[in-house]
Amino acid sequence: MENSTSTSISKAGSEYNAGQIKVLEGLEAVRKRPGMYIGDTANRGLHHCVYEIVDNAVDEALAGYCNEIKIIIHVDNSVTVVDDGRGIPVDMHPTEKVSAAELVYSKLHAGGKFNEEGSAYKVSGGLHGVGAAVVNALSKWVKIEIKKHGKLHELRFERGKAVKPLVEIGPLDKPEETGTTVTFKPDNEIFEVHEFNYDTLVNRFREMAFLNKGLKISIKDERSDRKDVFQYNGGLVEFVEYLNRAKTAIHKKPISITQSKEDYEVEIAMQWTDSYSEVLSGYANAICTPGGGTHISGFKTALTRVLNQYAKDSALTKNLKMSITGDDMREGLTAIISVKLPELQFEGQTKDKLGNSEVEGIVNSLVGDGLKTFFEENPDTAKTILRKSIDAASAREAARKARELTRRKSVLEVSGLPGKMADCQEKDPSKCEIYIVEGDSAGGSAKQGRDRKNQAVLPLKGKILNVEKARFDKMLGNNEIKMLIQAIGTSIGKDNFDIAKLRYHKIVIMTDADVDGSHIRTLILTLLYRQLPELIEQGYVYIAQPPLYRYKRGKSERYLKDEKALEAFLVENSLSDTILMIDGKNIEIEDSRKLINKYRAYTKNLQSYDIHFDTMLLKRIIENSELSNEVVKDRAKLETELEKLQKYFKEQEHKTLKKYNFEVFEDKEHGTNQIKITVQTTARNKKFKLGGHFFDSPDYADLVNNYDGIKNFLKARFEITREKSEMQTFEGLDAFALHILEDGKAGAYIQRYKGLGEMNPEQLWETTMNPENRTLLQVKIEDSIEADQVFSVLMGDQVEPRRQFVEENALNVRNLDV
Ligand code: 1YM
Repeated sequence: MENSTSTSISKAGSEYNAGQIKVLEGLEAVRKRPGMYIGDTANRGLHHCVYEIVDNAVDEALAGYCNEIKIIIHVDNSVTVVDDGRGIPVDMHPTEKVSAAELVYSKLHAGGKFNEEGSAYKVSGGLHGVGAAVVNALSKWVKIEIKKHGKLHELRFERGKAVKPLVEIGPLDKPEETGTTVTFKPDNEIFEVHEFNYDTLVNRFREMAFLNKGLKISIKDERSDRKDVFQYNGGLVEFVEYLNRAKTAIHKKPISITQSKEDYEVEIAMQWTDSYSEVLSGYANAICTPGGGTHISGFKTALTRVLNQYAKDSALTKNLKMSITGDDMREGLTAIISVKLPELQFEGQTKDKLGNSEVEGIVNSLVGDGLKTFFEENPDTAKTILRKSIDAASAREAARKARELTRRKSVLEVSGLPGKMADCQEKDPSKCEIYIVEGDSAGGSAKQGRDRKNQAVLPLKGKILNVEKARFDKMLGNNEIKMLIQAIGTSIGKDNFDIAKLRYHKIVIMTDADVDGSHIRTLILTLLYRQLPELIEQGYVYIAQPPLYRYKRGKSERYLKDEKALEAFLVENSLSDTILMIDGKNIEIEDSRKLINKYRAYTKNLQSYDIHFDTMLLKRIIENSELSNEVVKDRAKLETELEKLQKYFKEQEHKTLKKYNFEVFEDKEHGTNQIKITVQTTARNKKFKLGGHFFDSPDYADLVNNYDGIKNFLKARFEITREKSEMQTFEGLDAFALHILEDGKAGAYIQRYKGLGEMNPEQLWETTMNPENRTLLQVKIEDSIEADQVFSVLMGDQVEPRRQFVEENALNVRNLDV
């Protein structure tokens, strides 16, 4: 019964009118406590903003009015979301006297969803209709363009306040067109992270396209030239095939079950592979439910019931001594369970668990019937699946015996701990830490350097077994893994794992900052994630952060965690006890420090554009060009400016070894132009587009501000006098700043650590193990499907998906293996 529906985007519902919107709260609350509304103000929250806006467009698609959604990331990290739905309503609210669109973006709880009962407004996203207002509150600016009633309307906000109420811009070229375009720029004052990660967004939109069969979602990154289009007519079946692409499926097509009952829709796709892990992902109204809930438990119950019944009637289980558990049946299974329902209820601390109790029975009976029919109609596949479950049960039994054996053996041993390990004296696990160290030599230093009272050290030799490719019994035969499990104390496996026996509440992985180190770290994390996930979930696993630099001059010694810290220290160092004059005027040390900081901020800020843009070009544009949004709109002026740039870079070519090429493209839709730029170096070509609105963006303004703060000093004369030495003179801020950084290094020995082995026991203690100085990174699993993908693709045995993964993540890898 390879079931599938033709489309899941169905027409629905009543037309909206502005009176239905209810107004509750202002946006100040959101700016004061952003975390309450979007979780955090780091990476996750930043990306969440995009999802909120896209969710509104997806809702419009679910309602049957929108076919395509486009997302564009601009060079200044603002984002545009375009849909071809009905357009947000533009009529006036009867009592609030502002447009409906303004209300949607400025009042919490102003979503159509809060209409009277009977509304067909579905919710795809997390904030239940208040998303747009929250994003607006947390944005530096928002621009909304609505095509409706044959006209283009526009509305602008800055930090949540409407600076330009809804106005009609003019008639549309194609009056029948409708749709909404929202461009927003997350507020730098609120978010700690400002750069959108293309891959994060892509993963989410791919998932959304899978979950909304037929919906076309395209994404474009103007900071590079990357783009992707997602549209899956196969929906969840294609989703499962995608998730299993690095694995080997044991039956051909995923099993698909789709059914609706009253207001409830259930859609499931599943496929077994020869791997040992289980991937079960639930969605309720397209919202991910990592905490599981009633849809997941209904699914599990049905699967166990049907497969057990099938096993009982099958000849395959005749000589089987043990029973097959639900876990055995789900070994190697990848399944997506998506339900759509009218009234969502979430449970659990993080509200990520579906609570609607009626869903359990509905899913249970639908899956039960669907699977039974499937097994009857596909006996070969049914047998293959049953055989896999029997294998899993046998392996579990074998592992249990192996464990029993080791347990008996370990009782005979004096301590039951690995011989190479150095334990701590303290017995209270909440005070104890274990350092898992790469190699015997670093292990030796760690043993000598540690605090014996509460720090244990376990050196591991070389690379541990890759558990992604090995089953339980083989894994238990591996010496390094055995040691690790013995040391941790909890034992392993569903029947034996006991978190109460955990001997250390901090398990710290300490490996070198190189490729091997990161591989070993990944192997250890694979083991922990696959076999002892509770340790990660409960926050017991950490990664040590050895410093990257050591500064030593005479008797003074400093460890600095990264380049930024090193630089700040060098400037501080060089400026102390000096007298400084700029163009003959005395200047306070504090002011000179600020000036250098501004200069470094400017150069670093410029530099940060080099990944997606080009620093040299940006610098030239800021310092020597007339480019602006207005100029970009005017083709003749734009071409003159670009010719000047072209000429300049042509002259510089022998120095820069880069070829720049500028082309102008007409952007008819927005009545402006775009600059297409190619930068050619010997190593690679970079291409990007620059639109006029970049020059109006606050990020560009930031750069210009930075530049304004230093430009009067760029050609100034700096005279610096140090104790017991002659005055030195520098022409220009560049030379002065360079001197200060160099002078900060004078007479010092700056060491860049490559491996732990380069540190002696005292250094290792001081920098990495001493709780007073060290920084530990806590390991967290944010998204379990994503984690499964990373481990199965990276550590599995299919070559092509891995090659692709490494290629797509080349930039990130660069950051990992410094
Ligand atoms: C790029 C973001 O927000 N599209 C969008 C939003 C709405 C509608 C259409 C819409 C909904 C309804 C009626 C309705 C919203 N409207 C509201 C509210 N894209 C994007 N497209 N007409 C148009 O739900 O009845 C909130 S969102 F509240 F005004 F109805």
